[in-house]
Amino acid sequence: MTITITAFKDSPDKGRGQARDMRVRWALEEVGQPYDVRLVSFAEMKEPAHLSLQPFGQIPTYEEGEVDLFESGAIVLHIAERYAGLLPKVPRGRARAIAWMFTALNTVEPPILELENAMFFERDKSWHPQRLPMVEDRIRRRLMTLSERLGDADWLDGAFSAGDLVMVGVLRRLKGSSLLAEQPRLFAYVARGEARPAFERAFAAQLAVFTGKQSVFE
Ligand code: GTB
Repeated sequence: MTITITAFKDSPDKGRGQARDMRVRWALEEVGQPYDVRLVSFAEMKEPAHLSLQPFGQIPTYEEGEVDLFESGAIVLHIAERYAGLLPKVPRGRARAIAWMFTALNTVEPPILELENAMFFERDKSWHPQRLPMVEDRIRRRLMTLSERLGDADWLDGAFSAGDLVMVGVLRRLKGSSLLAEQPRLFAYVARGEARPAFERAFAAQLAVFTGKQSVFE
């Protein structure tokens, strides 16, 4: 069955692998499933054909036979459940890997999104200088706890899992900020994820979309 995902035709991140199709590509590479990519423009994302797949007019989406999905976390979970390689077989390990996926999306990513909103949309507000350190501190607290929990382990709960894939994907959003570098264990954790051959293949594939093109935002 052919798997088709959607990604930005003109990614504003210029191929740095920050758009959420990267998590889906990485998961598919980890489980060894080939996939097609339908590139969509910002205008196409808001048209009925795409809205029927993604109600909010966003990427990524996932189609495979009768299954069509949106939300990168749900897509990664579907891939991990359908194909071997991203979830432990034992019930406890499996449940905990899924818990780490939710932790990444529900506990770690929200303050990081707040920071992105503060930097992109609130810089001209009079209260921005007061708000920014508060937002950064919220991230710092999350990262400290996560770093303590990871300790000297390579991955969060035993072998590499979908939980690590989503967590590394979330932490990569901090790549341009000193907040990640402040936590050497997490910095190394992200580097370990990025060194996986499946990550490298996924990154190269999304970069190839951008290569030779100029971003629409440039
Ligand atoms: N919760 C959804 C999911 O996880 O799938 C969120 C999906 C989402 O935010 N999609 C974004 C999108 O389609 C792309 S990934 N935006 C277009 C729109 O809303 O109209 C977010 C993203 C975009 C750009 C960068 N960047 O340039 O660095 C990074 C992340």
